[in-house]
Amino acid sequence: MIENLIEEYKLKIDSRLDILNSVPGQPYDGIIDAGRYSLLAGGKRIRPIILLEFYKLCGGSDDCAYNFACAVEMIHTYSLIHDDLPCMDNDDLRRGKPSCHKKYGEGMALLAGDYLLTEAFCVCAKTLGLPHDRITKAIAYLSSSAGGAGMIGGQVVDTTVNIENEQMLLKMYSLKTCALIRAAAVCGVILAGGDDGQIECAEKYAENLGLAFQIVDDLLDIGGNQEVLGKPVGSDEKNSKITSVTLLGEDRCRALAAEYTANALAALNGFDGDSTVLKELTEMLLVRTN
Ligand code: GRG
Repeated sequence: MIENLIEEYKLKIDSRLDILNSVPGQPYDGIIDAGRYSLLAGGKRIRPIILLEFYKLCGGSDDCAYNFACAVEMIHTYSLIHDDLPCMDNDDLRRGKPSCHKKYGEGMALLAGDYLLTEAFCVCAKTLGLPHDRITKAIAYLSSSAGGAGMIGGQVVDTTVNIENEQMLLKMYSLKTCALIRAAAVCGVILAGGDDGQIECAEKYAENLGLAFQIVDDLLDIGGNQEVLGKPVGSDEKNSKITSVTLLGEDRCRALAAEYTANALAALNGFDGDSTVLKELTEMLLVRTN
């Protein structure tokens, strides 16, 4: 059952995240507490799972990709902490708990995000058991995906550009949401020693999954249940955000999410190995409620 497998993954990822971040007895412990608070608050962990599954799909058969899986989750968590800040979305709830700045204050939340982002690359660099050229190539891919030409760039477009049409919206989503998911998939391939063709298929998969994922996220923001979601419903409306729902309407959004999901599934056919888990995860994300 895919649900059981995901639970097993989550437990293993959470225990690795716990080990990677504990440095007790230091005067800067406060920042570690704040980072751990958000990092270990739950979350679906889909980015690390995707990374580990692509690693397996391309022949990786050991635990060597876990540092990168944790790093991707640390970068993702930093983006959520900063996204919730008063200067961004000003949201009070995340992963079913008060958001980081509500619990620790704005300054500490800003630093907790910075801490997780910076530490993530240290964790990547400490990967053992894999060739150095794969590690540096994966670090380069991950850092540029998280940066100005990736997730941060997407956030800049989201907060400063007047989105007028579907093409502009999808470009912004491709940067803001797809870039980190793409990095997860591609780092899995790179770390396993996959070739350029496999990297291309992973990119195609993640781009389509990311678009479907963000559109479903927009739909949940208007029709989801806050208790189940663990974050506020109606946040986009509160912030007068242009989203797929406001721009295209619910029906078109549902059709697009299904279409991108189908494209993602098709991209997995480019791999010779067993992609059953990724296929089931992809289908599950289309009908998710959180
Ligand atoms: C530097 C102040 C400052 C802000 C930057 C980088 C950034 C803020 C925001 C990134 C953009 C972002 C948060 C995109 C949203 C993508 C998305 C749908 C996130 C939700 O991911 P899930 O559903 O969350 O996987 P869980 O909690 O399950 O991990």
